[in-house]
Amino acid sequence: MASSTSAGNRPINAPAYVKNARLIQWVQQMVDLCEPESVHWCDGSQEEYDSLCSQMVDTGMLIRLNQEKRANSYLARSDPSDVARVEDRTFICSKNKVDAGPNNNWVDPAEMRETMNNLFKGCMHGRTMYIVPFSMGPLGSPIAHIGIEITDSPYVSVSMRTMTRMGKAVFDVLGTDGEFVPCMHTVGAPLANGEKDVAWPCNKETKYIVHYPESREIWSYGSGYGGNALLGKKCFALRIASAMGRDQGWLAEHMLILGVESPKGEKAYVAAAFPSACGKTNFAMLIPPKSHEGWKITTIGDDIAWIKPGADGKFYAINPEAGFFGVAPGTSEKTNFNAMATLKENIIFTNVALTDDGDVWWEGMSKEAPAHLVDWQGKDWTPEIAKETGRKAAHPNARFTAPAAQCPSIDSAWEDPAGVPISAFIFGGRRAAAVPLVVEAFNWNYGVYMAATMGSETTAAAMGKQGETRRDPFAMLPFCGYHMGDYFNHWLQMGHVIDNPPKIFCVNWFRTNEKGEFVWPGFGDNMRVLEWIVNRCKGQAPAKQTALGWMPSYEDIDWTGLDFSKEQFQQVTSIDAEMWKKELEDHGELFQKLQERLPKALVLKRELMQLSLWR
Ligand code: SAT
Ligand code: MN
Repeated sequence: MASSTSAGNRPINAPAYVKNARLIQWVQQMVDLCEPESVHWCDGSQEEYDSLCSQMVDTGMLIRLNQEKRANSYLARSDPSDVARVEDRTFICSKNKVDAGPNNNWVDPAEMRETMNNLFKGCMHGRTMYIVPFSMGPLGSPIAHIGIEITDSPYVSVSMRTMTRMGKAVFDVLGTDGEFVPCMHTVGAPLANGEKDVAWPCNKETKYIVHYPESREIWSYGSGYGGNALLGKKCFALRIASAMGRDQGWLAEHMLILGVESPKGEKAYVAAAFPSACGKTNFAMLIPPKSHEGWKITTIGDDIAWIKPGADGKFYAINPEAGFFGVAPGTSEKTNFNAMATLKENIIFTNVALTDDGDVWWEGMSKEAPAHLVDWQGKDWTPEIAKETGRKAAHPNARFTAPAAQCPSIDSAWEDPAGVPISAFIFGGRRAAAVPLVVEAFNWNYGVYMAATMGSETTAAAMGKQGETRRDPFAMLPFCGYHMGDYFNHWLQMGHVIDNPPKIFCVNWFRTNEKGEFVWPGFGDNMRVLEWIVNRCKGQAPAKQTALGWMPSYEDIDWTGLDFSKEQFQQVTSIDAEMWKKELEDHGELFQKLQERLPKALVLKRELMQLSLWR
């Protein structure tokens, strides 16, 4: 069809209800550039979802799971070169290099546009181009924003239906001249005439995840996986939205949002930032231990929060997403009962193992592995093979894509267009030592300092070395779309635009003993820390002053039903002055890198910390 047309004005087949002139013009340009075989405008219907999934089953991209065990669910296996975010291939192309900051890779936008134009020329040969309209946040909410993703991946199209509000209704909101963020995506694997497709097309050699923060555009080339390809998530809702928030006076954060209801029926919402694969999803869906009957945790979101100041002097937060893209390994009925219940139907699994009866399995799902599996690369797997070779059945960054509405703990206000009021911000990392179980900042600026200097051991969520401590300010290092120093400054400012800013806390569930074992039980028992936190917000919990901030004494935590000794508490809360001298040196190194835009208030805080620790 399209191949018989010469370049320029290939048919775009826009439905009559698409009336946005800028959109139509952009799609025309992209069709002419990418030269797809055909164009499909997604309407977001169930029929469309089912039909795209069936097509992918036919081409081998998806495996249909056993309907009885996992209704309407599928398994995808990615190319081994395409299993996680590619941070070293991610670019923020602001006009001036300094605006991207040392926290981002930068290329001159004019140069990058040329590179992209060359790469995208003819990149969709032999493929269908999907036009995917989506809203981040409840459709039509004043806090929501619209994006249009153009992609040649049907896997991305169906995943976007789960992860965002995707479909025809978006065009009504968009009208003739509404604003949208153009999100351009290709797997970068054009097909020659008659060439048979592979199960997971991608470009093994070349990948680019490109953002133009000033014109609010995204161009992604060569990967079909997760945050590289589902462009509403990290690219839009964090990197582009963080730049929008800086300009417009709001916050786009790598945070879960949860509700805490006390036995008295008092409800508070907290937002918590942790780096990728540090248990955000588990924390967002926490089930209180038996000792805490009457307490209830509800989920608003597990990954991203958009937070705006309200007229009443409080921060209001929404979850811009509509689904969970969660880490599968380690998820079980014990560690996250609510997630397991969410995963019963309508799920796309990626890179987990397949059982002989057509269901899924991953490390940590059950104590004992099934006797035989097909692993994430399609190879036979048995516990014996694993013992011999160390091969995992599921990739450590294997994921599930699940509709949030299916989560048993979903909060009744999760789609409230006004958002929910935030009482506390919690920042956490994965740290074997130094950082205590919980500490409350003395004030807003101190809290910003703590969040700005937080570190975490790297995980499989990003390509590269694992287990090394890196500074990950606000858990935003890979996601902040501008200079991190400006970002700190924006946070300092935001604490003063509202009357009563939330309290700021730091937590660390991951301290280990001499044997390398976690001391803190974590999971449901994190409720004990959360209880102290929300009571602090109400001014109802005691604390002692330390060099780092306010901390609970052993007696200040409710230990009912948990065997956790004073010695163990000491192990997770001690402050080692020598270690903290080293920490402060590391903070100094980070500050050095950000120097040109680092707020003076943070330099001062570091000096105060030094004084109190050296004393
Ligand atoms: O960026 S992803 O969406 O692939 C997952 C993550 O790193 O949190
Ligand atoms: Mn994340």
